[in-house]
Amino acid sequence: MLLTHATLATMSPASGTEGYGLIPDAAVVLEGERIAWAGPMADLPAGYRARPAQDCGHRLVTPGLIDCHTHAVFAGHRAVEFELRLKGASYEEVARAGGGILSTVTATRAASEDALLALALPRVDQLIASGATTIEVKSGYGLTVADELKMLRVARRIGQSRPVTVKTTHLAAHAIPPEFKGRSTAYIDEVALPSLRAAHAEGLVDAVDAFCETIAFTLEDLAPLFAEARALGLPVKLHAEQLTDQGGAAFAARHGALSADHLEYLSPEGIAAMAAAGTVAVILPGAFYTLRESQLPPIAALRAGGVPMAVATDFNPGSSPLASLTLAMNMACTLFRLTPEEALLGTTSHATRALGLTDRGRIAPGLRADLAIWDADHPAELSYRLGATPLHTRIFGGRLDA
Ligand code: DI6
Ligand code: FE
Repeated sequence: MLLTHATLATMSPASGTEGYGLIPDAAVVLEGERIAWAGPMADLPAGYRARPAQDCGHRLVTPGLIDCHTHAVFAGHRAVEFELRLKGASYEEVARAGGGILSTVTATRAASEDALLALALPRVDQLIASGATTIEVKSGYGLTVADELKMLRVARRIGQSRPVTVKTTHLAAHAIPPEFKGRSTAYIDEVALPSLRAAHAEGLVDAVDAFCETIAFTLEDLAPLFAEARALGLPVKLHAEQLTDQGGAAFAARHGALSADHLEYLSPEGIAAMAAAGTVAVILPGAFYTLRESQLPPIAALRAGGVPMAVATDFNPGSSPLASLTLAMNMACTLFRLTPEEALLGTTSHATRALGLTDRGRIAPGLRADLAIWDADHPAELSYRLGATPLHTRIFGGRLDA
């Protein structure tokens, strides 16, 4: 396939002048699942010129977007909890009273694999409609060995049912279920570790995540889990410093984590550790917005420290019922003061790093041909629009998805 007359945001600064890597009148050659060539129309090699062309009409073409943090598999919803919070209850109070994550656990345990898949696909379709071509999906609402495996099987089946690439993350250490109340060590030993080993043996896990928080797990609880992940050759990531500073980001960085996510309460020590380890900061403005958080993540310090920032939806029924990556980008700009360029890097090349991928997220020869074609003429438009997604066409692995 040959795309002509594209306004190309390669996100590969080497081929352009800024972070967007903009090429105003560009062509892209796709061969099989890969990008064979990208550059100015005038430089298109003669050998490619005879191919049947798809004229982009100067529309913006970007890498397909990457949502590197979602909890898109779950049953039920938490609209009532939303209402309770608006009447004054805090997220922690709702969680401590047995609501919150645990109410989603009850609903998810009761649902079959087929039922969970049927619930997840429309959510994934909304993410695809906002430009996503790769999404990460976590477990973490099962909290038994069987139910964590069930969630991860559903996540894998999403990737077989839709053209998106799905990266799966084991998150059994998301909450302590009622039957283990006050016994977090026993939960790690009896559920988190065995479910990780079983899921890994079934080929269901691409990474291991956990929730480090006063209402969830301590670093002491998580040390054996991260050690096991690394023994299995799996990368780790961590929900860190979302509600309080637990030193989670520095702990994750010491374990070579791909990312530390949320980070509203991140300390200067955490930033330094992440910078040294190359750990990506995944910022999740949907959760900040939904919980009406007032503590901002330290964006300027992350920027100054050279920590790459990714932006994701955190799509989940409690703290972030947000199914649009472009709206997440808008929130990252308006609430956190990212530039639109940083927001787009955050859903393309930096998001790939948060998933440990090297074959996508930019437009360059050899990379996977996941592209988004937009009814837009400047990449800042993707962050600027509120609630409308100007997606025109998407290309998954070199195939046009009409
Ligand atoms: N932090 C979050 O924002 C999600 N998980 C987590 O550890 C929320 C999950 C939920 O409330 O259902
Ligand atoms: Fe999350």
